[in-house]
Parts: sequence; structure tokens; C-alpha cells
Amino acid sequence: MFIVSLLLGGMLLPLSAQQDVRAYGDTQKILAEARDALLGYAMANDRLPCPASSTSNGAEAFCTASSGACTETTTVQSHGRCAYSYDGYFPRATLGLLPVDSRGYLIDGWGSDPDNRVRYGLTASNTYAFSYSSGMKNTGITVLAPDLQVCSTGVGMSNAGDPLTAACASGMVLASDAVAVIYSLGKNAGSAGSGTEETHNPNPRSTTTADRAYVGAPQGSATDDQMIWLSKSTLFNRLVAAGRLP
Ligand SMILES: [Ca+2]
Ligand SMILES: [Ca+2]
Repeated sequence: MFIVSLLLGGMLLPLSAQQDVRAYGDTQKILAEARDALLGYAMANDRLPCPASSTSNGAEAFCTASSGACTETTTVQSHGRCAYSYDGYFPRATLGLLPVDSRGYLIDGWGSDPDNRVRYGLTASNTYAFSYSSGMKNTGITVLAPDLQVCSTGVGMSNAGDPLTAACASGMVLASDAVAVIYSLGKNAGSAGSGTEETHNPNPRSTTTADRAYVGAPQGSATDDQMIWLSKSTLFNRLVAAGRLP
């Protein structure tokens, strides 16, 4: 019965819809694998990688100085300050994942448009303690306060565009202490992104400056972005199990 209904469903769905279902599923899988890779990287290296920039060919990008104007470099910096904390790309070259585009970036299930590169944001809290070696251990598990927010809607968000104080509307918080977010701009990556929901997730057409708050609204007419995140508790659980914390 189950198989028959699956076959029937397959026949009834138009081909383009079947391709969309497949691309959505592939993207979910790619995002989940990226999160697993992040956890593995954190256990092996005692820190999380910085986001890649649009010119780093998928390698993590730091600022050369711990404050002031940012001069970008792919050389690992002991201060941990990332060049693009909130609006970078997943550092595929640093983690070695597939699928990859011709310039070294991880791509989602929707295609090879440059805008379909997997996006990644990392908390900058505790003076970049999450992105330099032993930063988390030296800061201490009770002091660490990752601050990325994932909202269930962009409506009513406060301080949007302010890097550190942007916040979800009351009662619209999916996560308030995420360490990292990993997301895809979805099928419309090459053409949209300025709607009320998607504009809060950094993308080429967004009018809102990148900040610590993202929108993981349900799929629909207002957004097709796909977002997952790494919570503080999941990261700490793995790091304690690996002997990296406390
Ligand atoms: Ca989108
Ligand atoms: Ca935002």
C-alpha cells in the first residue's frame, strides 16, 4: 500500500516539482553534513573555522588585526577575528566537503549559480573565543555566551542591521544562543532575497546590513531559504565528550 501510494505520488507530481523536492532534500542533507563537519573540526582543532569570503576560494577568512579596519587574510590568526562573521560562506576548503563549485565553495542542492553557495555565520561573542585555538577552554564553559539568533519570522525584529543587538520579535525565537548558522538561499537565490523574511539573511539583494539575527521561517511564498544551526548545548556536549572542555 505504502509503495503503491509512493508510485502514485511520483506519477502525479509534475517533473519540475519532483526536481524541487529532490533539490530541497539534497540541500537539507548538505547542510546537515556541513554541521557534522563543523563539530568534527571543533573537536580536532579546539575552535570553529571562520566563514569564507567571496574571494578566499572557500578558505576561512580572518582580519589581520584584532580591532579596527579589517584587512582580509586566509592565514589563521591567534586573535580569532573573522573577516565576515555574519555574511560569509561555508569554509569548504578548510573542511574538505562536497559538492564543490569551480572556485572551491560548497554548493547547495539547487545548482551552480554563485548565489547557491552554502552560507555560514559564526558568533563573534566573548572576543572571538570560538574561533581561535583554546579560546573556548580559556574563557570557560560558564562564561561563553554565543549570541546568534534564529527567528521564526523577520516581522517585528528589533535593531535589524545592527551587528550585535539585532533581535527576534518577542515569542519568535527559534534559537537565541546559536554558535553558528548554516543556510541556503534556496531556489530563488539568483533572483530574490529582498522580501520581509529573506532580507534578514545576508544575500546579494538584501537591503538589511548583516547582523547576528537570521530568519528560519517555514517554507512558503515569503521565503524558500533553508537554515540549520549549531546550538551551544550540542557543541559543548561534543567538546566535553572529546575532552576539550571544560
Ligand atoms: Ca531564498
Ligand atoms: Ca540578519
